[in-house]
Amino acid sequence: MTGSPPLTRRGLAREISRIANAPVADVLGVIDTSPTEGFRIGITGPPGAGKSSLIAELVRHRLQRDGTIAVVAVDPTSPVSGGAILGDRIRMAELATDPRVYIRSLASRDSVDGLADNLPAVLDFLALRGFTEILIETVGVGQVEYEVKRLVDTMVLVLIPGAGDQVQAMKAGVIETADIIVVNKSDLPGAQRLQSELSAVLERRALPSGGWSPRLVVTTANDPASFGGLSDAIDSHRAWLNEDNRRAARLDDRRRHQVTSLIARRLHEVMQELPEAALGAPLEELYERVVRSLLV
Ligand SMILES: Nc1nc2c(ncn2[C@@H]2O[C@H](COP(=O)(O)OP(=O)(O)OP(=O)(O)O)[C@@H](O)[C@H]2O)c(=O)[nH]1
Ligand SMILES: [Mg+2]
Repeated sequence: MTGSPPLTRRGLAREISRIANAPVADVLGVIDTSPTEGFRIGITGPPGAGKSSLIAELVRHRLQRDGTIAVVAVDPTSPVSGGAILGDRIRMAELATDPRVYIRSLASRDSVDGLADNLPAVLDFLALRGFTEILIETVGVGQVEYEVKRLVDTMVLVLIPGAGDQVQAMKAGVIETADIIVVNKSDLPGAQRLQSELSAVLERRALPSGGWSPRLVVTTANDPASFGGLSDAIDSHRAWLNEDNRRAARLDDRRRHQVTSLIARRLHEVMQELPEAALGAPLEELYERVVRSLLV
């Protein structure tokens, strides 16, 4: 698929819709290789943390250099809206008309892990289409961060002052998944305190030698330049990943995870299709039948 002619926005939208809703067999037909190009940045955090606003500013900073950027927002409630969720914000709407930017939202309603079913394939597709950076916005609710972490190169966790979720996030170890932690809406009361709390958590943490020390970045929409600090932190993490084959190791892990999740989804499809009468068979027979069905 690499080297195929560029698609129009409408063509991209159509292809993504097709991939997002495809059964496993069709996904395998579309994504024939695992792209190593296309640097992926996950932006996650509680609802309303300012993730979309932050992405708009971040994209502006990153467009100051060469390259093209795709933004995928996984939206937990609304149906696929083709970017309307991000596009309704003025800054995002401006960005959406930039030919170097493509913005898309995906619904996650039916998926078990809170992500869109074929999100890994959609991200691969965008990378194969030549986007040099791919940003993924997800709402952090429990398991989502762990899933996203495996799909991206750099994971950014966005927290805000005064939200109870943060203490939960710290307790749940979600912070462990982040390469960069953002204290966003730092214009609000409590920002300083949140920053100190997070610094303390990060300092207490034992890092494996040669490990990445998560960066803490403070931002506010009132000061668009503050997002330059986030962009720099992403660059530092990217440079770190490129040392010592670290990124290659992550890509291997991503590949393993991708196959595992495709088989899990295929298994789900097979179980749905299994006639009720088959359930009466001895366990071993039933097991073998299901395993055989996976290959069809
Ligand atoms: N005070 C303050 N408000 C902000 C800041 N950034 C964003 N907001 C506001 O916070 C609200 C939510 O912003 P979004 O960017 O939609 O947040 P989000 O995390 O993408 O929200 P969901 O996708 O719904 O989870 C909006 O009303 C923004 O105007 C900030 O730095 N300070
Ligand atoms: Mg949003």
